[in-house]
Amino acid sequence: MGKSRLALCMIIGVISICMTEIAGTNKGFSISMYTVTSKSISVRWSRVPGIHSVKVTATPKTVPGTPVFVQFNGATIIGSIVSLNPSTSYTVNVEAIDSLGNMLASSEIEQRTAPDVPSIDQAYSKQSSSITVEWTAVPGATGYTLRAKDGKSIIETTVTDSPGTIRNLDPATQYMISLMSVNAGGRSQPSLPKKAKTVLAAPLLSSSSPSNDSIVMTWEPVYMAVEYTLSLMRADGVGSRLKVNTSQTTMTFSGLDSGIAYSIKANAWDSSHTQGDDFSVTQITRPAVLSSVKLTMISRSLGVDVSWSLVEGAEIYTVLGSSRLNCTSVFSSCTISPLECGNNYSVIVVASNKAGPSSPSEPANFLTVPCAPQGIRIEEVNPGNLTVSWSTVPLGEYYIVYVKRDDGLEVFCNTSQSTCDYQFQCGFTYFITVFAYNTAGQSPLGSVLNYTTAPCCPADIKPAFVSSDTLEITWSPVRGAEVYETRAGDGTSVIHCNDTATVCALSALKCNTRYSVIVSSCSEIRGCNTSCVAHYVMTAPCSPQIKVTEVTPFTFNVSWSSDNKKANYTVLIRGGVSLEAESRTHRSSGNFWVVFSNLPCGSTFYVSAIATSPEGESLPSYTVPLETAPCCPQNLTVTQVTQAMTNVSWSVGQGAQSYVTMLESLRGEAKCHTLQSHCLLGCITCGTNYTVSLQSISDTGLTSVCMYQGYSSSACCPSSVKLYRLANNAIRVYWRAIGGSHNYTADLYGSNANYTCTPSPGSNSCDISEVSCGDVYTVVVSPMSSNGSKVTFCPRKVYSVSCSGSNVGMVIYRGKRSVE
Ligand SMILES: *[C@@H]1O[C@H](CO)[C@@H](O)[C@H](O)[C@H]1NC(C)=O
Ligand SMILES: *[C@@H]1O[C@H](CO)[C@@H](O)[C@H](O)[C@H]1NC(C)=O
Ligand SMILES: *[C@@H]1O[C@H](CO)[C@@H](O)[C@H](O)[C@H]1NC(C)=O
Ligand SMILES: *[C@@H]1O[C@H](CO)[C@@H](O)[C@H](O)[C@H]1NC(C)=O
Ligand SMILES: *[C@@H]1O[C@H](CO)[C@@H](O)[C@H](O)[C@H]1NC(C)=O
Ligand SMILES: *[C@@H]1O[C@H](CO)[C@@H](O)[C@H](O)[C@H]1NC(C)=O
Ligand SMILES: *[C@@H]1O[C@H](CO)[C@@H](O)[C@H](O)[C@H]1NC(C)=O
Ligand SMILES: *[C@@H]1O[C@H](CO)[C@@H](O)[C@H](O)[C@H]1NC(C)=O
Ligand SMILES: *[C@@H]1O[C@H](CO)[C@@H](O)[C@H](O)[C@H]1NC(C)=O
Ligand SMILES: *[C@@H]1O[C@H](CO)[C@@H](O)[C@H](O)[C@H]1NC(C)=O
Ligand SMILES: *[C@@H]1O[C@H](CO)[C@@H](O)[C@H](O)[C@H]1NC(C)=O
Ligand SMILES: CC(=O)N[C@H]1CO[C@H](CO)[C@@H](O)[C@@H]1O
Repeated sequence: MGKSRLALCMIIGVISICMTEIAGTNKGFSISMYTVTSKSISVRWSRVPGIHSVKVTATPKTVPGTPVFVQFNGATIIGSIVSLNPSTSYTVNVEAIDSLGNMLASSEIEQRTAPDVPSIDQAYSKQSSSITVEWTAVPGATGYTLRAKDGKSIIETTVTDSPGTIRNLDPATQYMISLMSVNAGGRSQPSLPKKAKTVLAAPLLSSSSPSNDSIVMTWEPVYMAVEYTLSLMRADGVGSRLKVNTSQTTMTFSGLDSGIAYSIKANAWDSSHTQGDDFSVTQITRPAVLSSVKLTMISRSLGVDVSWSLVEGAEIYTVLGSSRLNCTSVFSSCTISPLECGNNYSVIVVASNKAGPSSPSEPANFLTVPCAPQGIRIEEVNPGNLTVSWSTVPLGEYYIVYVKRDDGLEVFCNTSQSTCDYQFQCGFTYFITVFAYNTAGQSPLGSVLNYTTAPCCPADIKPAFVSSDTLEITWSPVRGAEVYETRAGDGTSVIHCNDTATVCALSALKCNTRYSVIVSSCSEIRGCNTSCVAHYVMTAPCSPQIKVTEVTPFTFNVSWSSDNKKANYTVLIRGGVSLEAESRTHRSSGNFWVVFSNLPCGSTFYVSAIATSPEGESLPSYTVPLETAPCCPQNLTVTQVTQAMTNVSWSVGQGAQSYVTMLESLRGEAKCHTLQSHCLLGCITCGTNYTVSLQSISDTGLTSVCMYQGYSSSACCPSSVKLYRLANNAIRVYWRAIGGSHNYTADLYGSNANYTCTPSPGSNSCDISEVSCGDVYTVVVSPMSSNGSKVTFCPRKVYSVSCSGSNVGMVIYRGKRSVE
């Protein structure tokens, strides 16, 4: 209570104020320390009502001495007491006095004076941010405040002893340095200032190693620097230090060892040859180029092992391959994968450290196997001749095409081209693979192409005619065929037949035509084999068209037209039902007619022809009827019925329907037309030679004229036959002869007796003796024919011969009697 209190002691900015506030004895009057120096103390007080003046007294506490006082007027609130001893404790009493000189209030505090003002011996800069100050110690000082001042700022720092260093200064700057001593009471006045300049700042080095044997240093220009010194040395101490001066702000050290850490120290010099701060960096050079890079194939999927020999100063090794393949390692190998086919990989290895990567190693090449060829195509150039083609692949040196047949046979073709020719056999399925090769080996398996060749052409084709217009073709089954297609063409039309069977019947073929028959085999995949050869088949000749012409009634010419000159023709002539025996066959080769002679009369034949060639037989031609003239009756008999009438009869003539019989003579002719086989002919003249003919006429009008033996009509009957009675019962027969000279016979037929007389030749009467009378006699005088027969039809006359006694009385003509 009522005691002084040390409140706070603080350092603000560059001025340090220690204030002690001491409570006054009177309420409301307070005093506090304002400033202290080595020779003065300033206090501050509060106003009190009625104050007129203030008396401040300082009394040394420890050392006896005279108090010092100073009086101030009442308006003043701060007052100083000077001429005190340094570093001495004083009791400072402040009394407020009114106008009457009465003390209104008082208060006192204790205060020590600051030590004595020190003086700077020297101030110098060793580092760019500090200045070191040296001085002689001042008694009673517990510390010293160093103050550096340039145009802009003041920096203070408190140290306990000399030398002291002021830090945080700007480099290469002129400072006014002053020094104050400090004790618990406060600090002294600043010493006499001394100029000091900070040294240059260190160049802030940036280092890099652009190559395996160089280091490049760069730095910003240092303020006030005129020159720089850099020194370089291996960090491991090997070798010597290299020192260089430059006024530039960059420096390149070359010819260095690779992968080695170097420490570089630099400082700047100002114009007065004062060395600036040092700055050190350590920089490693880039690693050396890697040599002896070796590539070892592990496998295509696992990749390639890349190995190298280690180099100094490398931290990591990076393998860079083409196609963005890479790997890194801190050891002497690593593996790059996955590898692609068909690549010529180029691999470089780079060693890196903090400076950066080394130059790449000599590229090492690594060839992978080619990729599997793609786009395999098969083209059928000629039937059976196939060309396999594919697209070449990069880095493929040559290709091997394996062609495996489905029965296991395998062939291959080795080429550097992109095509291969093969002779494929029909009806097989081939599996084709193409591999590409290079020095790294064989490409992986690509696509397997399969190709099924067209089915084989049927062999053993046997065409055979089953009839003249139907061809049956058989063949043996072949490999690969699913369906057989048979085509028969004659140039204008084509007949098709598709079947799975190995037989085909082509019907309704044209006669005498050359057909090309192609039997091709078909499969679903390849269609029909177009290379099957044609077989030529000639059809049988066409059936001939025949024509029959009559040469003679019993000789006929059978001709025909034909378009096949090489054929043999068989002409068949066949009789009617009853004439089987008359069938005849003629063969003809080359000729287009045959002659049938001596055919029987009165017959109808049927003629047909067949053409025969090695290809076969034609259909028979249409049948043409052939009719011979009717036969002449074999026998013909002419019988005189009366003197003027003959009965002509004849045997039946084969084939005749009607007959015309004709007897002709110079004197005329007699004729009859009849269906019968006889007729009566009148108007016959006796004693005439007739020719006898007969026409045998068939119902179709064919006529045979038949000649017969001539016929002589009988001698003429005499006329005027008369009987005369002669003596002696004799009777004379008298007649008149007509034509020629004949022998006659006279016959008398009576109921009792018959008489005949024959006159002497040339005579025209004869006598009959001893004729019995009383009878009626029929008298006939008949000429005798040369063969001795007598004409029977001469007229008969009846005479009655009466008796006269026993003698012939009278002869009386009684009339004629017709012939029975
Ligand atoms: C570099 O310069 C400094 C100061 O100017 C001098 O002391 C030193 O000998 C020089 N060194 C070389 C190698 O020139
Ligand atoms: C350093 O690199 C250069 C190319 O940049 C090269 O020619 C030389 O061989 C390398 N030196 C060493 C030791 O690797
Ligand atoms: C290195 O390989 C990785 C994949 O393995 C790839 O992503 C990267 O881009 C590659 N780097 C270079 C530089 O090729
Ligand atoms: C791979 O590339 C290297 C460098 O380009 C070359 O020398 C080599 O002949 C190439 N190999 C093949 C197989 O092309
Ligand atoms: C297939 O082609 C080859 C070459 O082109 C040729 O020599 C051969 O005669 C041909 N064979 C056939 C059946 O066409
Ligand atoms: C042949 O190839 C085709 C496709 O190209 C495929 O559908 C068929 O199954 C293959 N045949 C055989 C026997 O491999
Ligand atoms: C027979 O088959 C072939 C192919 O299979 C076809 O082109 C042709 O039209 C067929 N012919 C007939 C008459 O069906
Ligand atoms: C035709 O007949 C002749 C003689 O008989 C014979 O030599 C020839 O082979 C026959 N020709 C035909 C095509 O039958
Ligand atoms: C024809 O006359 C001969 C003898 O004169 C006889 O043998 C034959 O039977 C007669 N023929 C007919 C058909 O009358
Ligand atoms: C008639 O009869 C005599 C004797 O018989 C004979 O010699 C003579 O030739 C006959 N005359 C005729 C014409 O027949
Ligand atoms: C006379 O002739 C006829 C006929 O020839 C005969 O019938 C008759 O008996 C004959 N008379 C006598 C008496 O012979
Ligand atoms: C009248 C006539 O000519 N008569 C003859 C008939 O034929 C015979 C025999 O040939 C002759 O002798 C006839 O003279």
